[in-house]
Amino acid sequence: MRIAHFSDLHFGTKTLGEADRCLAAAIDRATALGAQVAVISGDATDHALDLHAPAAARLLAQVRRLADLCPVLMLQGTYSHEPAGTLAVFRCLGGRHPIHVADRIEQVALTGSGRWVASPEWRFEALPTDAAALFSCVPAVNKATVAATAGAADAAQALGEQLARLLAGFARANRRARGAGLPTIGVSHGTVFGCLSEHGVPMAGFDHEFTTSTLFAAEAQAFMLGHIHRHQSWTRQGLAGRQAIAYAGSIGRFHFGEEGEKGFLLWEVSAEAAHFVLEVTPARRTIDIVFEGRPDLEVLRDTVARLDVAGASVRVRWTVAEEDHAGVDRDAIARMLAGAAQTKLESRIVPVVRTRAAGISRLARMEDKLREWARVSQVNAEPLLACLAALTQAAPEDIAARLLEEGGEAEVEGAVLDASDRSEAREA
Ligand SMILES: [Mn+2]
Repeated sequence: MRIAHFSDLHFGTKTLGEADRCLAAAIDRATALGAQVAVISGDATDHALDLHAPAAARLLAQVRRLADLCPVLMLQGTYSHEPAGTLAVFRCLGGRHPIHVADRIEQVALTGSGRWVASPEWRFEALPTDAAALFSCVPAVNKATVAATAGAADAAQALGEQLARLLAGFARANRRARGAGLPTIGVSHGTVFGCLSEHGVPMAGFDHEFTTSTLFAAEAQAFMLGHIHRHQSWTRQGLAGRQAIAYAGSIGRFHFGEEGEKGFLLWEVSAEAAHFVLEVTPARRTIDIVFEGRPDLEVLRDTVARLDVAGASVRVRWTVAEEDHAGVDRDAIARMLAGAAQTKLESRIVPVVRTRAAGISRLARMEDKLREWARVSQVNAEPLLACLAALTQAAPEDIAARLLEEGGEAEVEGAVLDASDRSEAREA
């Protein structure tokens, strides 16, 4: 059975262009390759969508195209992206083939005549007689529900344990289906312990849903996953034949810094084996240019020429001290990136760090406070004390006149310097 596996479509207000272009290309390709079934393994939307949002209309139109091609299985993804109830509308969408929405733990059989039949309980005790393939569905787990039942402290561990039991519980029905020559497929949305995020970070926390062992224990030939936006896979040759687990990855590149190709998976699943190929989508190119300090426009010009930013999404990031923030010429940077499809300028400002002078508030006289501050900050107090004396005793006009007379700014500067500029203060 040839199954097109799409995931993490993330249709939303800001992501619409990328999501729609990539999914459209993916459906064209799946059509050309003769997909017999389509699986969408969660996060069809990026956030709650109003019915009048253009993203809602485009997503419905694309899924309808899929349903005209072949039977479609849609799985509930992360609740913050795809609020509970989002997928209900797809049950009414229609098409030449039926759409099944899996928003509860269940098994679903695809019949020889292309209909979806869901198990009355969480699994089939007896397979439908005309079943042609068996799908075991585990939608995203609402961790709050687990916490409410198991207690917040034990929720993370309870989640993994319960899912492991659940997945093992699918094995019997999958064995029976395999015995009848049917392809068996698991579909879920969550994190596999030790997988790599789209930013190349290993996911090795304690609150991850699965391990590869617990997924393989379901004894499905193919396990189609969503949630992690980077395509990756695991295979195992065992008693259940050649088993494969794979994240399709997101359909497009929705964030800067995402590594690897984007696309969908075209699976070939039989009773004995599962294989897939990543079919690449025309996801946008993203380029990150990072400066430690104020952006050097010469360096930026060279980089832009070298990286070919035309048509790409470019992010320029820099880190500057608070006092240098105003000196960054954002317009000049934007002009250099005029050929890019999208630009994002991100400035990170390092706040001025001040040393705390303990007990300073208990000193009654301003001179003593200043002396104490100067001691803690390792600053020569004398010029500052002179300034303070001038401020308290002289008229503003006289101070200004004297400064102009001296023709120097040193004392004025000394008075506003902070601990990070000690050396200059000492000179002052
Ligand atoms: Mn996602």
